[in-house]
Amino acid sequence: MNAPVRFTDPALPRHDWTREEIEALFDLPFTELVFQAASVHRRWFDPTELQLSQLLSVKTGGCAENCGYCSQSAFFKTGLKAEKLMGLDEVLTAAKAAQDGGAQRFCMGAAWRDLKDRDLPRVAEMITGVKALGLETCVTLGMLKAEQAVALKDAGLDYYNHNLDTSPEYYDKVVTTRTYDDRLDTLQHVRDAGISTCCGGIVGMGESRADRASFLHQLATLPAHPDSLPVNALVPIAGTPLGDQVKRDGEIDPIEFVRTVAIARLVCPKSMVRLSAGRDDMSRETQALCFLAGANSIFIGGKLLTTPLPGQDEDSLLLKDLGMVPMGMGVSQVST
Ligand code: SAM
Ligand code: DTB
Ligand code: SF4
Repeated sequence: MNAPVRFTDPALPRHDWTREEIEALFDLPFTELVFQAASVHRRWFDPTELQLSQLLSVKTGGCAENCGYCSQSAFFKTGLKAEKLMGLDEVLTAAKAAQDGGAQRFCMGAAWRDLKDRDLPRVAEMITGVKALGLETCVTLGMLKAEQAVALKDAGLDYYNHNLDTSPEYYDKVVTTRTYDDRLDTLQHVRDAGISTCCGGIVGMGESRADRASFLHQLATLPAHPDSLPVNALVPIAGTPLGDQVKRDGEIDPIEFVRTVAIARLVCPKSMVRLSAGRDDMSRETQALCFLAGANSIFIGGKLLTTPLPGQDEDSLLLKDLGMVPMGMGVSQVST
């Protein structure tokens, strides 16, 4: 018997995606895939608009996890100096500068395996202070307990970033000090507290296309699609297992990266798909293809947590040349 034909609107969010369907999207001709993704993108968003976020590492290095890509893991000799949790004034000064530079959301990252109760009041103060400036707030602090998520929400937290990073099948090639289920549990606590989720992963860690499909399948079948979905291209860090492996075996093909962005847009049609780490090494043309394929958010400000980004002048010129504007300032109409 033939497979049943679906007559549902392809722009409507679905939670019943199968891995096979997602693998079949990867097999589409590139132009067909990008056309489908661009069509879905403009059903929910103005395709000339980009959401602009800026990161600050408020606690750098010395992390107790062994994520094989990360400059901040205490397991690897990457030359990064570990630092203490930043003070409130320094954070607020950086947030104000980010806002003046055009950032709409300020994301504070800490190289922690999990949030310790003793650090919660200081992080809560940072969130409340950044929110008071009129910025959206986001933090990424490792694993959370349910009651900690509630406390962060009470402090004014809008988004919590916690990435699945890759497929469940490839996960133990990336990190062994925590499980996939640990990640899913924290995401559940974040949703239960009423905080929006920021959840994505990394492409180009030596994973297969089947892994990329399986990773996107995980995101597409979460109880709620991520509100923000960062797609990072691995920034190879010397001294980390995955950074060294990629330097030996070569980086991911930009066309395959764009395909991954396009499929993220198709399977999570209402998420902000963020072109995240690795943008500094991407050509303007690859970035433009990502925006065509449905990416509608970037990090700005010259630096991610420990690695570089394009500077403000370079990004302003890119947006000008592409005729793109910060989110909320577009002129075209969404067609729904
Ligand atoms: N410690 C917290 C955690 O792991 O959830 C927060 C910080 S961590 C640096 C945030 C995310 O950045 C990781 O989940 C990973 O997806 C991404 N990331 C870290 N290092 C990267 C690299 N070298 N290249 C690309 N993405 C990276
Ligand atoms: C995400 O997915 N990418 C951002 C944010 N969430 C926290 C972090 C990227 C970090 C890249 C490596 C670095 O700068 O250390
Ligand atoms: Fe620690 Fe996060 Fe880096 Fe993993 S990705 S080593 S948890 S800072």
